[in-house]
Amino acid sequence: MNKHRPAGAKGCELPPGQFEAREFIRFGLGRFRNKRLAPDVPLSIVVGGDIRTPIEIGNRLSGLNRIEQVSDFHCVTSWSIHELAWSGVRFADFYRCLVVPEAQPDTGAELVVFRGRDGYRCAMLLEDLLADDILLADRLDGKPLDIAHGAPLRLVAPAHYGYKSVKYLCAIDFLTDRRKYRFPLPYPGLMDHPRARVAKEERARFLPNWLIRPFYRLFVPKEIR
Ligand SMILES: Nc1nc2c(c(=O)[nH]1)N[C@H]1C(S)=C(S)[C@@H](COP(=O)(O)O)O[C@H]1N2
Ligand SMILES: [Mo]
Repeated sequence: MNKHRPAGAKGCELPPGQFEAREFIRFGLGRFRNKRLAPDVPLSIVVGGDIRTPIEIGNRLSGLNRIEQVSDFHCVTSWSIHELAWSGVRFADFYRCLVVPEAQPDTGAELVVFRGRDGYRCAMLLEDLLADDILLADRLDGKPLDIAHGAPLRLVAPAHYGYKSVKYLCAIDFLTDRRKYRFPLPYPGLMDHPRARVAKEERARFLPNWLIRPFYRLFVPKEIR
């Protein structure tokens, strides 16, 4: 097994506008955060979008190189957690070893939409997803992911705000036309920055951070403040 710690993941320093939360709670937008989901569904991810052959991937992920990674997690509403111990496979390996040869995405299919069983979805740029610290994770703290944190499989994108790390993955679409993707209703697309890099404080589109920070802070649950 490969112990991996991404550069800049460690430390007590927090990115701009973040504070350290007391614990790692289940979190999400109102419409999704308390959806009841079956806890023990088998892993199944449908790869679709602008590709030649739709494929379904289940336990074949276990054929890829397993990674253990300790990384920090930053929610856009301003809470952070240091040093979560994830385990899973790199998105880049999933893409290069399974998606490219089998699904054969169109050239230019560079927007990747992740869908969760709870109906949530969020997109990232393929270019960002190929970074070493982006995982499809099935374990946290040495145990299989529980239903709070995204069982059976979630994305972990530590350098991007938490809303990009889609839980309960059931489908991944590769798109050439960005207009075919929309952040889930009723939430405005403004809330979804295309890159959402924490270090650059890309919390949302167009809106200035002096406005967003205090507004988002209202949504931080009392128990973690
Ligand atoms: N499927 C799904 N994924 C999701 C969410 C959600 O509500 N549903 N919330 C996002 C948000 S805003 C954050 S901060 C993280 C929270 O992860 P956690 O619930 O494991 O703390 O999950 C992200 N991924
Ligand atoms: Mo979040």
